[in-house]
Amino acid sequence: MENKKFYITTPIYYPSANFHIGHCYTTIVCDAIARFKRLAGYDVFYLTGTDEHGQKIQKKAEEAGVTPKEYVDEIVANAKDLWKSLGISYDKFIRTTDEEHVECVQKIFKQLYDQGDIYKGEYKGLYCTPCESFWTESQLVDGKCPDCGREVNEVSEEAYFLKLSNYADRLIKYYDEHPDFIEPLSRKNEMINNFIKPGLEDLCVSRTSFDWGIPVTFDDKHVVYVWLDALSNYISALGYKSDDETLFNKYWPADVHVVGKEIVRFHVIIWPIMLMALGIELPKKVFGHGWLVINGGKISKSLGNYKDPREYIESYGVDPIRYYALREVPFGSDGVFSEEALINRTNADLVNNLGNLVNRTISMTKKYFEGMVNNPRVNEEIDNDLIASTERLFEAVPAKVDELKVGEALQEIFDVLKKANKYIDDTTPWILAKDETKQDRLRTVLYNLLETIRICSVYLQAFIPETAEKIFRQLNTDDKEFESAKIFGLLKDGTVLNEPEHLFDRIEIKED
Ligand code: ME8
Repeated sequence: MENKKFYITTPIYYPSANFHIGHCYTTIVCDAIARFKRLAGYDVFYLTGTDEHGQKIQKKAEEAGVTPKEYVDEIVANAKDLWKSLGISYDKFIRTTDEEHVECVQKIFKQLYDQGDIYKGEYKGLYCTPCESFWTESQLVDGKCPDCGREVNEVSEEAYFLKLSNYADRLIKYYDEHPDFIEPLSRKNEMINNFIKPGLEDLCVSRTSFDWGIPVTFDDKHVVYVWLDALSNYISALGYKSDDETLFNKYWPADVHVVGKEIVRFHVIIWPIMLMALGIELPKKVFGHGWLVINGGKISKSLGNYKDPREYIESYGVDPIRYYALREVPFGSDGVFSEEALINRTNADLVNNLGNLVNRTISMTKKYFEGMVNNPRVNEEIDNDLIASTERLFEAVPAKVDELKVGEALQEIFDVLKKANKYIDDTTPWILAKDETKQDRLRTVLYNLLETIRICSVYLQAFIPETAEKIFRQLNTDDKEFESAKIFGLLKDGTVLNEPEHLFDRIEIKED
């Protein structure tokens, strides 16, 4: 097989408190895409990590009476533990305090300075500390930060600047020539109209008023602006400018940076300009997804309107959480998170549709044929629709994943599962079982059901891996490779199914 690579990243998260379900959302979606591409034969690199520098962290650490490094170490350990419990299959977890990252950022800064893209000046302006963002007066909304609505402070200090203005024309040309670079499209127009057209001001890229950051090597009272530091993670993680650039040469440019909508502008303005200045290819795509909101407000650490995601995992199990995150909200739009919706989704799709189908089919095969699989091919017209729909997934599911429409990919699969449930109702195996002359027809019906379940489970490995594994165990098959989903009929005659294993419990909504 041709060696196809796929490099996908999440944003690196601020470790200012425990992570919430909004962070899990992005990380689960990227995980499903990464798993899917691996399944489809790609050599995948999935990167996530933590963005550990900046004034905000320094302040939090001071409040907690510990050093910034001690402060972040504890949170990072916790985050890794959370990702493990959600089955996140990252290939690397980068921390911006990693030595290799620090060195890489210092080299980038020096190169940009040496070639004149960074220069020294004086910064006077407005700064939002929680967002680590500089704003101009005209960008404020009611005098407050347009992203989080909080107070901004006037700051004035000697600083280094990145010449964004030099690159505005090249950037717009790049957007025009690469229509897939920013998705969804609405975010592109927003960038051009709100940020680029009014004129790109040079960006302040160093600070002197605090020291929890990467020192500028040639002027060490300055630390590198946290966004320049953070964005570099996507290449420092691959060893860019290190002694060993093998990973960088293999995986760069990124196939997709998945980011929340409020940080698209950093990824489609500052980041491409840094890369242009460094003479490196730009990422193929920046995808700005929406937020999970509760009662109209973004779920956020600082608003404190969230539960620890582990509580949800304990209450509902990991795959219902994964499934909900992937299925409920079209990727790109905002979506309301509610436990009620999670419960309804679980009951309707995982319990009624998938769980029921698997349980009925395995139990009937156990009951009627002691679990022995056999396909005498006594086919009827009604079988063709189910078989064709199952085979069609081989084109439909990868196409949806390539468009990052993971919810629609799942919908395709669950439509087939629904069809299989209906096929049971239509073929009435319990009636066939009573008729001695219909035993081969009964075997064929059960075979078609088992094979539909197997093929759907091949895809489900990317989305709800624990459940897919449980199903394969029951089917007692090793045919779980992607290519095996192309051919209806691989489940071998003579296979003896294992005992039915309960997949999901119906969740009752508790009345208060
Ligand atoms: O922005 N729903 O970090 P961050 C969906 N360190 N997504 C959400 C969300 C919600 N309720 N809340 C947060 C940063 N997110 C920087 C990134 S990348 C070089 C540096 C998403 O921890 C948010 O949209 O504040 C963002 O994409 C990500 O979590 C990290 O947010």
